Amino acid sequence: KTVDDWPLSGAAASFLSQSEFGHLIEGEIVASASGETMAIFDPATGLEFARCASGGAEDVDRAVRSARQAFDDGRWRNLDAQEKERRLHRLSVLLQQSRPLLMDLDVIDGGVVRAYSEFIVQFGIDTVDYYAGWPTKLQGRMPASPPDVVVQEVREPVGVCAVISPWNGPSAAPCAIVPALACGNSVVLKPAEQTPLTALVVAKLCLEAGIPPGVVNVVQGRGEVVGAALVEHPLVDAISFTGSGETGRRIQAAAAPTLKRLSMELGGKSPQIVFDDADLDAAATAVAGAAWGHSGQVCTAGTRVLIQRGIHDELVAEMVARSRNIKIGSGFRPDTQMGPLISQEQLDRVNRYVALGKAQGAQVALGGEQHGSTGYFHKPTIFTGVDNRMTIAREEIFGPVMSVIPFDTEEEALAIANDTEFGLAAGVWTRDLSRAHRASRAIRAGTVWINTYQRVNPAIPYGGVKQSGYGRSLGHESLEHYTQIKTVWIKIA
Ligand code: TXE
Repeated sequence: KTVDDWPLSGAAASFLSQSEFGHLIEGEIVASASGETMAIFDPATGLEFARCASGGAEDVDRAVRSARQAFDDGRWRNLDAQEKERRLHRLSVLLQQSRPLLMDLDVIDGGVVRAYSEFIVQFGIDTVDYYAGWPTKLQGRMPASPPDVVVQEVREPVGVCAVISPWNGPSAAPCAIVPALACGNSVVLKPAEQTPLTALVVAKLCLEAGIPPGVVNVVQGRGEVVGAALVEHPLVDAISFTGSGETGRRIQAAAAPTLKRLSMELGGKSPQIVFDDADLDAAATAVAGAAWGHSGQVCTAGTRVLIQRGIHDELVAEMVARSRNIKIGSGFRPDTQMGPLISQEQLDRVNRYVALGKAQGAQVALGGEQHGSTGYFHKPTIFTGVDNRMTIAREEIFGPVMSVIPFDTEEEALAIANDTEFGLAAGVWTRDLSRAHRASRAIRAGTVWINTYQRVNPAIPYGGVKQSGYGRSLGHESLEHYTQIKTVWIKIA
């Protein structure tokens, strides 16, 4: 198979007819100052299909200065709020028109299957729609003040915001800049090096929608070079990061000297607790789905499945039966249910964890090995007999690997659920209303889903606690990250 076999849409074929992709700075596509490039791979075949600029500190500096200038001269910030909304709504329409292109790009560098791509493209559009309505609704306050003064609390944008994205939702990730834009900020977006293309599409659509040049910039390249330079740059005011805890910790330390405001959306090891009074049919479908979605490369993947002993064997058998015939392959095949992992590195990582699980005594009820020898595929894998102290129950694997842990009592289940350094999400399956409330109170996580899982909505805050991060990336909450309060005192007597 070669890239020539791809059934590309016309828009994608034309987009990919360029063999080299650049940065986007001050409204122009530019190469790296050093001329350096990096390969972009198709994860379903391992083939390099294009090259992309690989930036350095000089490129970051240009992009940040462009964003700074755009912010300081007010070309976007000072635009009438209603006009900002009009242009953001236009962006949403342009994204809808670019759906075939975005969906193809999701497959070719992200390894995304069609159903997931439908979801993330739509989620990106919904996010733009939601935040497009905010510019006219941002408000300050007038607090009670002494009689001789008027005090205003004015809500202002923070300035230049860096957005550092992961690779696991290529067409949705660039839309994370929209809350920053809705608040009047300028942005420098650094996409993950594995999936650099959709950021260029979205940034170009921003220009087409009337968001002035310099307000949205994209710098491509390696995290430890481009990401690090952004984090250290004194003219960047805020960073919103989505990725691994390890990189998050590095960013927090590197941002300390310039005291940037940070929002961190990191990994998880989310528990799914299934009680014996649950709707087992619904639980079996959703629990398996939450482990296999995007081959497990989702931060809220429900990877620790806690099952009450009385229903343990039945539920495991049901999940094995439903998962055994999952169709693995390229996202271009319409019947594919599970695509590849993002890279050889990620496949090696999953293989390493699976070997560790076996070595530490967990039993393989399904899968347990990679799939085929072309591309980066791994079979859906269910481990049973897992103890929460095993490495596969403690560390984020980011692959299609589920660890099943039996429990007897509610108290024990909640203790196991909380016995983790992460706190991104949790699922609870029960028909007992009181138990559902007790569980949602007891679990330390940013989101608790009861009798459902992985529902997201741009209007509803999303993020983690503990080592899954801080700050919220959706809903009105994310406006807190992208605005700050200025207090103005006016003497009137
Ligand atoms: O993540 P990184 P990687 C987890 C998941 C996965 C693991 C490793 O467990 O297996 O992380 O993936 C940029 N300064 N998640 O290596 O390094 C990098 O270029 C500034 C969970 O891809 O965190 C990319 O744009 N930036 C997660 C982004 O950070 C740096 C999604 C994420 O890369 C940098 C992805 C640096 N020093 C991975 N180093 C989730 N929460 O959904 C790298 N980057």
